[in-house]
Amino acid sequence: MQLPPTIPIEAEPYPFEWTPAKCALLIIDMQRDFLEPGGFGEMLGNDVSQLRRTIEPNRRLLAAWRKAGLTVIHTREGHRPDLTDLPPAKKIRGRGTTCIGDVGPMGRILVRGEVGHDIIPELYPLPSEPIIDKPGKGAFYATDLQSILQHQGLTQLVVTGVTTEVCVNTTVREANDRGYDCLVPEDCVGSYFPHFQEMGLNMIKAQGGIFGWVTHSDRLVSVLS
Ligand code: TIU
Repeated sequence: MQLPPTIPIEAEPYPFEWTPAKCALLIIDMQRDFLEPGGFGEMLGNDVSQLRRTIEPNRRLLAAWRKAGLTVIHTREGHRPDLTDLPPAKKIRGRGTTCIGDVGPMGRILVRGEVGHDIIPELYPLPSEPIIDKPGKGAFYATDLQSILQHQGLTQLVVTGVTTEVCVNTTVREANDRGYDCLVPEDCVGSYFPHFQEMGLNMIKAQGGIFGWVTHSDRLVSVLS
C-alpha cells in the first residue's frame, strides 16, 4: 500500500501532520510486570486489570502498522540481574514488603531476563523490532533510543503503552524536549487510576499541545487499512 507522504490526523488540540515514513510506533512497557497479577504493578498496590483494556487497541494498531511496513520500537522497564543500575532510592521507594529484585510468581520483579519483565504475548516484538531496555521511567534516559531514531531519520513518535501518567508521560516529555512530535492514541495508553488517565492526556494536549497531540487509534488504523 502506498501512503501519501503526509496525512492530517484528527487530533487534539489540532490535526497532527503525520509523516508515516518518519514516524515510529513506540510501545511503552507492555510487560507482564505491569499487566498481569504478581508483578511490579501489583507490588505497588495497583489493580492491574485496569490496564488490560489497552491490549486489544494496541494489537490492532500494531498489526496495521506492521502491515504498512512502518517502524516499530518496544520498551521494557527493568534492571540488570545484579541490580547495579537500580538507584537505591528506587529500590526502597514505597516501603513495601517486597521490592525490585525480589522473587515473585513471575520471577524476580522488574529484572531483565525474567518472565515478568518480558512483553505480553499479544504484542510480542518481531525479531526486526528493536527493544529498548530502560532503567527509568523515560525511554530516553540511559538508553540508545535517540541514536536509533536519528540513524533512521525518524522525527515523529506515536506513543502507546503503560502507564499514561508515568512512563508514557515521562517519555513524551523527554521526546518533546529533543524535538520529536508525539501523538498519543488515548485508547492505547492506560493508567491504574481513571482520573490520572484523563489528566495525563490533558497535560499532553493542553496549552496548544505543550507536549504533543492526543487522538484515537481508529484514526490511524483507518488510514493504514
Ligand atoms: N507505577 C506506574 O504507574 N508505572 C511504572 O512504574 N512504570 C511505567 O509506567 N512503565
